[in-house]
Amino acid sequence: LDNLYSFMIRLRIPGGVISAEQWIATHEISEQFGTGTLKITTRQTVQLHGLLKHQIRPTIQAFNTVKLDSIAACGDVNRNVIASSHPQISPLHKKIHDYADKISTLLLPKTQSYYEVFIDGEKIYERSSEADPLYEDRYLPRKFKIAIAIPPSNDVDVFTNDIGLIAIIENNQLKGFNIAIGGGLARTHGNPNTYSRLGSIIGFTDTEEKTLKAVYEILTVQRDFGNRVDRKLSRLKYTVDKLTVEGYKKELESRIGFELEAAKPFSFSERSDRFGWEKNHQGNWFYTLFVEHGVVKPYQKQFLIEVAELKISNFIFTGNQNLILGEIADSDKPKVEELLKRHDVEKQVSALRKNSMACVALPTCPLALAEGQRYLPELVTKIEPILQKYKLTNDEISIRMTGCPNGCGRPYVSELGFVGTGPEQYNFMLGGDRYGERLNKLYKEKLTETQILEEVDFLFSQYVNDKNKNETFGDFAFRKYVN
Ligand code: SRM
Ligand code: SF4
Repeated sequence: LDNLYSFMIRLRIPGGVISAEQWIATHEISEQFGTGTLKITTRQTVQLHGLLKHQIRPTIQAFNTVKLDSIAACGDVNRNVIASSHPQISPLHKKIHDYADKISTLLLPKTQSYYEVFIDGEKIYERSSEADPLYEDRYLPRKFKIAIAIPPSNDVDVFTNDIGLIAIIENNQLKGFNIAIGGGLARTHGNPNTYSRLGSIIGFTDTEEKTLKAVYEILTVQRDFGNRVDRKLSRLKYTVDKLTVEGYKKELESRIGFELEAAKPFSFSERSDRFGWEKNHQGNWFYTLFVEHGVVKPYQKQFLIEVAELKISNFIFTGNQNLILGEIADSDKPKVEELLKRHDVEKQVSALRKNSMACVALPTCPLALAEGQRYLPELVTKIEPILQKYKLTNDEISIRMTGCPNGCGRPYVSELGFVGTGPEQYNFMLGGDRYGERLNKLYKEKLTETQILEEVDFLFSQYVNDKNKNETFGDFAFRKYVN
């Protein structure tokens, strides 16, 4: 007998937007194959777990019928391109969002093997005709990630990506993008050569052609100069530090044939999702649903399928693991409101919980050293009374947890970060800012739950007594404890 292998499938959804029909298909596929759980990830897509080997082809084929695929959702290629989710942020949202799709398509591997293997089994091309000028015969040294932020929102944690594009909008016009390179979070316990790094801004491009060219060639520099010997040191961040930021930029400019302009000013003043109802400039409605750590609960799944069946909205995944029902006409809003009531969807949730994020970790992630999404809800429940004690219940403090130092829940850019070191033990990371522009630092190592709660109590008591006017918890903790 063969082993009973089970798999996870992750979709490629640039910008995280799917139609009602695609949601219905995703819902049905998740009921038919795998564990039935839909998990929204930190990169605006969904994962299905527990697919048995014989279910993989039918699953991928079913997704294919609604034009959803899993190409380049994993591997040493450019991954799902993410973009700020909330369409009400700017009238230019759609225009900017479209870049996610364009960049994703531009950087797709050219091989058709996915279709050969999973869709119809027919060999479509001879190998020799699959020339791939970007990945050539060797792909990239490592995975590659791109995010597009639309200020004032940094809901994509733009500086944690290999490439971060920051949309520059002046007088309601898209002027172009600031380009940041070399962001990445993963570390390895006990390997001091590994580190988290925020992207460095190297310049600005004003046209679509120049932006796409620059993005493309940033990948070719990494392809040619990245470390192919040690996978722990092969992400772009290490290549940028090896070549220096200026050195990388010089090499890039020699490939694109023009000089990047000086970066333009911008500022971030939010990173959370905008929960509940909001309207965009065209008068369409958006409802943001809190989905704790992206794990869609059965009552939410039922609510969402009923909304989808009405075919009056699209579905937008956020980089904070939540879901927006989008583009709802004024006249259709009451239908969604009725379903929200019927399924008792709207719950009282503390600000800390709304700003919490956790990775999958146990039981499915093979790299997990400790719990993530199964445990953080419980820890937050234990922190909530402490928040109440110090009257901080409405404070939008961010808390993030991962089961290992790879950083899938981006704990290194949170105000309270917990990184698993072993069963029921976490490194406590402190001093990140509220909008993802400063990494936190190690505050205390290998804490148990009791120790975490004691520390949190101590830190909150200090915060309410000693903070400066309008100082966020993260800035306070940075100033007092980890600077
Ligand atoms: Fe991740 C590997 C889950 C976002 C850094 N990540 C994994 C794997 C596939 C474990 C594995 O290699 O066997 C996890 C699957 C667990 C499971 O059972 O489902 C996994 N990563 C996730 C997700 C689902 C976490 C979540 O709960 O949302 C996120 C999926 C994103 C997506 O849709 O593509 C996820 N992973 C991230 C992020 C955050 C981000 O990209 O914004 C990071 C940190 C940023 C970065 O890349 O630096 C991240 N994942 C990693 C790493 C470390 C990469 C490195 O540079 O060394 C690994 C391990 C690896 O690649 O070897 C990893
Ligand atoms: Fe797994 Fe570690 Fe990523 Fe969590 S951070 S999903 S434990 S690889």
